[in-house]
Amino acid sequence: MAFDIEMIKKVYAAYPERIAAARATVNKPLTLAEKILYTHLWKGSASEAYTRGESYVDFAPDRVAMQDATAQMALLQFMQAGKDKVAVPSTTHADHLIQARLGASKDLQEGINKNNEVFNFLSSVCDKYGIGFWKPGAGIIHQVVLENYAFPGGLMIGTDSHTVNAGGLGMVAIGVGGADAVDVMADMAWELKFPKLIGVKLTGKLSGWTAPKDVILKLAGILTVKGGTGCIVEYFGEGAVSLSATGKGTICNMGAEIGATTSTFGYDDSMRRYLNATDRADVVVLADKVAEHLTGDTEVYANPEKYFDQVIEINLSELTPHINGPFTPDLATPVAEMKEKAAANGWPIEVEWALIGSCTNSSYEDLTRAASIVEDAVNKGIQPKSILGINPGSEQVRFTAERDGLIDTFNKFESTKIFTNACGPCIGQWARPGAEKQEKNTIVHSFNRNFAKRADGNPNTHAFVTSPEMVAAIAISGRLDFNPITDTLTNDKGEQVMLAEPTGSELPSNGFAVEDNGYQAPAADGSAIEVVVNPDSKRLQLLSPFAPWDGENILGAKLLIKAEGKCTTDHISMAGPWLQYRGHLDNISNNCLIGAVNAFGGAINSVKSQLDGSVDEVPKVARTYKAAGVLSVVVGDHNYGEGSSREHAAMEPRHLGVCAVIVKSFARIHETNLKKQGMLGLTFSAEADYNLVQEADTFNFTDLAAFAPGKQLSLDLVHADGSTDSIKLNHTYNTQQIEWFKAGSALNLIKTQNAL
Ligand code: MIC
Ligand code: SF4
Repeated sequence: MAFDIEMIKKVYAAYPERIAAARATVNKPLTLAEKILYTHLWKGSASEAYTRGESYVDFAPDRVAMQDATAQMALLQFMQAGKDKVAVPSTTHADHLIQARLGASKDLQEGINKNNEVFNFLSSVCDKYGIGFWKPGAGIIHQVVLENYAFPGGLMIGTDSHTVNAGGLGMVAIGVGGADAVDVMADMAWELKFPKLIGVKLTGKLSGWTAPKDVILKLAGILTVKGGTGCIVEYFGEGAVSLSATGKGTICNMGAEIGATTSTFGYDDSMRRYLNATDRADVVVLADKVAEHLTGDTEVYANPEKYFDQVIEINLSELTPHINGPFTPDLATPVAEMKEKAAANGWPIEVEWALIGSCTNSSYEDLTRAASIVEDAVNKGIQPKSILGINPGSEQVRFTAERDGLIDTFNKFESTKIFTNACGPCIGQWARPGAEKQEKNTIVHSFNRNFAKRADGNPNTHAFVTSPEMVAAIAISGRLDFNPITDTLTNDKGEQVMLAEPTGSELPSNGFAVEDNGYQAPAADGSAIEVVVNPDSKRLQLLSPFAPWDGENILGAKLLIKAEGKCTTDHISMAGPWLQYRGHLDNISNNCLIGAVNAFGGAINSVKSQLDGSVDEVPKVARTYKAAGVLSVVVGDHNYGEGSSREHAAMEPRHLGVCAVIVKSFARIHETNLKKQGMLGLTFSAEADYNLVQEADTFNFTDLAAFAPGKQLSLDLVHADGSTDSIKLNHTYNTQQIEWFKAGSALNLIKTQNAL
């Protein structure tokens, strides 16, 4: 039986009436994304049609998911909201903090020992406030959500950018910062700008070496890392129906890499099969009753150009395997072209590690397909040249894979490492031997992100993203440019042999099994539970409210850093070794912007203080400004804050006295995170004004008192020679968000509202 079935019943019971209301107001055939959004309005049934890409709308998500690295900050904020219990079903998943080093059993125990304080904190907060807790080793948040909580037509938010994975089961699932999760858990509306819609029509059928992953690798190449910003991607067509639910999950998962708000698929048989296999026949019965509402209207899919803002068609029968990277997930190369491209770019060909796992690709089907390649290689007498590392997505997948002999198959390669059911190398939780030497090298993996330093901390590691079956093939050949469709390998008899095409099972023929899934239900009455945070802790710190705006123009602010080029949340607040401080704002602030490239001179983590001309690390200079009572400003390039949902990337600069972040463009989640924390997140009205900003500038905001929706703000950049450039800044703040700025943060506002 499914968790929270009563909630699901209520959602479906409201569907017919709410869809009817939406039809009456929108007055045209509806996409699936619109159906889900219009049935989840905070105010109930629709009474007005919203403008995509413009209207801010209040929604009522059905559930919330959090992972250990972001839950700490989310829950520290929730604890301040003055509530006894969460308002909607919510869960926390311990998956990001366990390091991959020696292999599953040792690493898990080590992870528990090392993070005990944080796990205990999370477990007791969850217990107290009615939140389900998935213990370390239970699995990766998005795989666990897909297996247990996702349901067609639902709306959920999660404090992780890959929450979008649940689109594989036909949800609209959106990654957010912790402060957004607090809104929903505290029984308030959750606001989102009504997204634009991209329709992706999938025709044909996958075969051979091509996998669901290739759909999104290809799409990332077409749309780039920002092409999906502000959009929901809706997949449809016969090709969509032919994919498994977990394959759909993979595609939706990596929608985060094109900046999409989320991605989704209509309810179909693959979802029924998956729900049934994961013990949720009850959800199937309910969903079937409203099945017509859980997919886009026929007219929409017949004439997509009329109903979507953009339409892309991909023919699965013609799609070939891809490898994306290095350093960015949108640099797409068909496997057949890799030889030429790698040579031309000087990418190291030899591959030392090949990793399968992450929330993107760690399903049972993924493991069976990869295992079939390993089995074939073993049968043909081929030894692997790279080390194969595997992180199963959940304990249920791992247990079943072990029962069905898949783990044994992987272990037929002596060097294989089976790591914990956790994020591991995907988030830099990987003690890779020799990484500290910082040698130029290549790894391939089935994860979603491949930003510099992400997996092993080495800036010279060229990480490439591909499907699990291609990862297995590359592990065997040891070469980045290996094309299993055309290339041979030498076996132990000296013969030239080819790898057979992968085969797999969508679902285990004997059903899923698990002994201990790692779930801890919260106390029915948590009022007596005390959450203790040691004031001397290095890892947890209770939050103090940020100061409200004093009502005056901000004058005399200094430039902290003008960041040039790619500045992702990994550049702003690195993960890996810093994950340990995710619950301690002051300590984690020591990683603030240490990965960003200084536009003046190109150095990393080195900026000039305008107080005394000294050059120092970014957080140190920020702290000297703060100590001197001088506010500071961060300037950035395009798609600033791309990547993670971590609100630390907004809270750290806020904590260090940065008042405004001014960029050419923002990634969606980061922009909201800045607003929530009471910062000014602004964009240059003329992109070229970025070039006017000089290192020693003083920033004067001259009309903050007139801060209003849709009205530009004015900024004087006073240069060192006394000259001034007056420029205009755009913003997307609505009235409510301006109130957050005034109150010092959204949380400050909630607290005053709750006190009334
Ligand atoms: C990631 O994949 O970057 C993460 C780690 O899962 C993040 C969340 C985090 O920074 O904790 C995400 O994607 O939101
Ligand atoms: Fe974990 Fe990686 Fe997925 Fe983020 S992308 S949730 S770090 S497995």
